[in-house]
Amino acid sequence: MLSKGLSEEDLFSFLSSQKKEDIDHRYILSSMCTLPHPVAVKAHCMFMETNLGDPGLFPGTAALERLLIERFGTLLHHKEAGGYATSGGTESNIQALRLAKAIKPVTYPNVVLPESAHFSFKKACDLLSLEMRTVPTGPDHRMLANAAAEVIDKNTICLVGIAGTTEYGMIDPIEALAKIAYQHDIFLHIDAAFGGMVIPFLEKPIPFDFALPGVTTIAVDPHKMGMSTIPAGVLLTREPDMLDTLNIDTPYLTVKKEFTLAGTRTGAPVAGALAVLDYLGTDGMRAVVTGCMKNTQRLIAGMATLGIAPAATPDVNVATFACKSAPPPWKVSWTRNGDLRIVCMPHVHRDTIETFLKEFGEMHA
Ligand code: 0PR
Repeated sequence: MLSKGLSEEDLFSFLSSQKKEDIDHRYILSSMCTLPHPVAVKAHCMFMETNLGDPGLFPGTAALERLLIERFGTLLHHKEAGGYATSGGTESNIQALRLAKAIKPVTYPNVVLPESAHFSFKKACDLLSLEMRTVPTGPDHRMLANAAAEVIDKNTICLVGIAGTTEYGMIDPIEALAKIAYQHDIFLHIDAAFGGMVIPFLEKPIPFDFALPGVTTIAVDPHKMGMSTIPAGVLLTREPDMLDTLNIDTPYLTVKKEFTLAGTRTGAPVAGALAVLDYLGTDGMRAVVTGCMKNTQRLIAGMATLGIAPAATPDVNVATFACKSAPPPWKVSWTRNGDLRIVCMPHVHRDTIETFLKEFGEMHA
């Protein structure tokens, strides 16, 4: 630490010089996060000091968390769903596997998931000492449900399906997975960290949620397509009290038990996430998703006229291309297979896509 503190002016001039080094969102085409909605920022600032880790001190904020879970439960066809606000998809996935492991105690537990699963599952399996049984995806980048059925055995504690994959924006055959899970009485976790705020608002929604009887838990991230402030994730459970299986004693807090992973938990992004849902409503969210999907289609069509083929026909707003380079200063990303990947988030406007296409065309002319 500095022995003598800085003046406020010097301090903030230092902070703003650091912030200037960050990439302007205008050029960020690689991110699954976006600029937070203004109502999320306003709500976040109102709840900065709140701590959901000791909810008895913040009953108003705790009620917002319950409301957020109820909103998501209703959106995902199960109003009575249990759950809580996490820090994002990684924590939700870790907690889902922790829950599955607690419910089915076997000596050598394994988890069956697609090769397209987000790397957070590697962290979860490492932390929880779970064997990861990776199932291939087909040419359409969707998990092969039959191959999943083949590797499931008596030690399988959880089957995982992805609704909106990180790299190719695909939805796994969740209906088929739900049938397998239901028949074998296996815990089915759906990672809809990205797709959970997209799929319900598509022109033709694809079944992926609690409407399918085999689905046990779902992860959705308001800090991705929900335009909340970071960190905002949600883990939902079909059984309202399912998470109580993870309870540990917290004798000196205002609540005597806790199932969360984090102890101290900010209520600010919870208020932010709820603010966006209630401000936009389903009509507003549908408009946002429709815009992002149109931009994705425009990008794919524009690249095709430049002779660049799409690497997949995505279900959600992630476009990938068989192509090895992109012009600076655009920040794109690359999949494990080496495909160019662009996520058409709400901050990626139509004119941004047109400018990118023009500069891409000039570079590849
Ligand atoms: N599940 C899926 C399907 C995801 O896509 C992600 C993250 C997670 C889980 C984990 O979520 P958290 O990162 O919130 O814990 N997907 C993005 C990715 O890894 C996250 C991201 C966002 C990365 C913005 C970069 C970035 O600039 O690509």
